[in-house]
Amino acid sequence: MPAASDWQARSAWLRAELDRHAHAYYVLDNPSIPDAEYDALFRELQAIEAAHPEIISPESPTQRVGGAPLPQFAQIAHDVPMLSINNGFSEEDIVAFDRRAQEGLHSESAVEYACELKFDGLAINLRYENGVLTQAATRGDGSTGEDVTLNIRTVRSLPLKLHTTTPPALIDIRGEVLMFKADFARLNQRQRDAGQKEFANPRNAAAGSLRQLDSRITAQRSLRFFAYGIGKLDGAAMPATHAALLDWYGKLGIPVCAERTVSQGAPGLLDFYASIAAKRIDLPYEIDGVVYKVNQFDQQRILGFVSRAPRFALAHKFPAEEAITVVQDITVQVGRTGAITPVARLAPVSVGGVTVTNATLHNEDEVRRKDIRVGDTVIVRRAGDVIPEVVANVPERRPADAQEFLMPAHCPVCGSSIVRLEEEAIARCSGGWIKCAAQRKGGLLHFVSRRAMDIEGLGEQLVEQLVDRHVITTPADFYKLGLTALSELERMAQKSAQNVLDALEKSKSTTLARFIYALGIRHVGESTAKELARHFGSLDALMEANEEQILAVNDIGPVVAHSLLGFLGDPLNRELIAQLRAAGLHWQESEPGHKPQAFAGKTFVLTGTLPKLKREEATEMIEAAGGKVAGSVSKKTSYVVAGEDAGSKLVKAQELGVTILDEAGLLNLLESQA
Ligand code: 5U1
Repeated sequence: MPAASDWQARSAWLRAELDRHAHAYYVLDNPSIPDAEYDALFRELQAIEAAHPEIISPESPTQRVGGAPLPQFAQIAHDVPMLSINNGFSEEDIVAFDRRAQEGLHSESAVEYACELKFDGLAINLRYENGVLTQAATRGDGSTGEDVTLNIRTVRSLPLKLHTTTPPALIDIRGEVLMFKADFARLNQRQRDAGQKEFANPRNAAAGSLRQLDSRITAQRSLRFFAYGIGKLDGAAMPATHAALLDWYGKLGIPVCAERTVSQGAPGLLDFYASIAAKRIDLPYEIDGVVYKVNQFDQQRILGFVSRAPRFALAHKFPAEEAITVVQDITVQVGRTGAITPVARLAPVSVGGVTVTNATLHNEDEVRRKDIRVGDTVIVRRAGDVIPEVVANVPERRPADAQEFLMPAHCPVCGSSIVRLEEEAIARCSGGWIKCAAQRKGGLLHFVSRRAMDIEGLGEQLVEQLVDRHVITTPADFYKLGLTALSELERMAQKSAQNVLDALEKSKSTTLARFIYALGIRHVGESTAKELARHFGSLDALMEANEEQILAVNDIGPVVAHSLLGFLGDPLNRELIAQLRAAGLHWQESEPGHKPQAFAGKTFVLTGTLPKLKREEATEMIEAAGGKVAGSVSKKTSYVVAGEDAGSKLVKAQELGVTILDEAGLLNLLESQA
């Protein structure tokens, strides 16, 4: 490491270090130094460059912060046109695409394809000359795009200089600019906090951020890039296949997505589609399908193009997840904590293959902010198994008699008044769960839910009937149920009734954390319940704790402490807890603050489907032994537990040399360490 006094050598070293760390952070997803250290190196380089401005060059990491606003974007003609891609939606479309490719190539054997993701972002062309990023342009109409070089320079995952000593004289790298889901959520939170309009989806947010005349704004938005194509190339040999091109990009420091493969024929394509569809919801970015390309470039050339799209490529799109429909009514729903949620009742519409008739509007302020009225035409979105939501109205289709939503003064279920505390976004029914059947049903459903007492067979319809027939008022009543009472319910055969009783019996042996969570105390989610169980070790210790002792628990602040003390101080709740214990609910208690040691300090990542254990069960076992379960693999991961259809996490574990276990291996490890 050069000494600080040798500022020339030191600045060159700092630039290389900063580039290396940014690549580790943004591209490899494996940070190599803490943020504070990165910032210190950055500031040191800024200081040297301020003292010696003659050394500032465009590829310095300090030159990513954006510059003065442009009056307008310059137009850039693409040397090689940026084409579009044909879409397929059904299995037949894919089989037909493969057949056309095989016939076009006069091939006897199955065609080899590179399979990748169809990112929901914006296509872009990046030009590197002699290894240095010199220009970035949007796709535009395919022939001419807009010059967004200043904005693209702020994208930290993109190298300003390629990672090679022998760069091509010129290369046009093509790919997609996008915004990750988490960055999108953070951006919209910031927009809300600043009273500004939110973006409807990550794609709009990415587009709005990239097409900013003021690149200082782009610099504050987290944009990402994945490469998937090439335009002009001078001064280097073209790889033989698309897969090899992407591998080469990876070596040059250009981000390429790990979710890609090479497969043969239509069956291989459909397998890839199915595997990506299954993990789509867990991906950190949005995709709207997958893309298949004939892998060999010489075969791509033979197949050529039809109008503006290549014959060698096809986007296999997922069913649309947004649709347009009409709001027929806005009613309210009462949750287990009394929260009143406005719900749009919609003219039935198919969104991503599922018919949607209701969509949440979250709360009163949200209805006002989005200005949704009865009669409006709206865009509805469904993301995976999340409740559908109304994204926005279509102003030009608003009828003259569209009706504004008014929050009712009384609970539609129990008639108690609806109140909204000044500091809260949510209005609540003041009836409490004794008076309000909706709150009672919600609380009971929470109690039996999978992550709480996990009582299989006690679903919404059963709980509804049990509450409506006054068979059940509190969770303790579940354990008084007999075969006769259950068999009398609608759609309940004797066998199913017995299954429910067996599930109730099984649920009596539980964990303290699950029990605390099942009580449905406001602000006490699963992880808080785990912290409380670990900290206090026994329910009695928790029930006797005062505010100071509760505030000493990891991650618990005054709001949670207040809610917990309020709940535990209520004689009705103490009576409920006593009844549940008398019914036989039990768990292993431990010393306060006891942390089981077997897996202490060890981080596990679960991937794929395990043969016997559900994901939550495996997580619970690992956590009960003091281990942590993380969502992504890094060098710090101790073990990856892989089941069937394990995907990129398994590949990454292999690359990083992380120990890989199957289910039996995990159980053996637990046993050997117990
Ligand atoms: N992954 C990927 N997305 N995408 C979009 N590859 C890809 N290729 C495209 C487009 C429009 O077009 C080329 C096939 C020309």
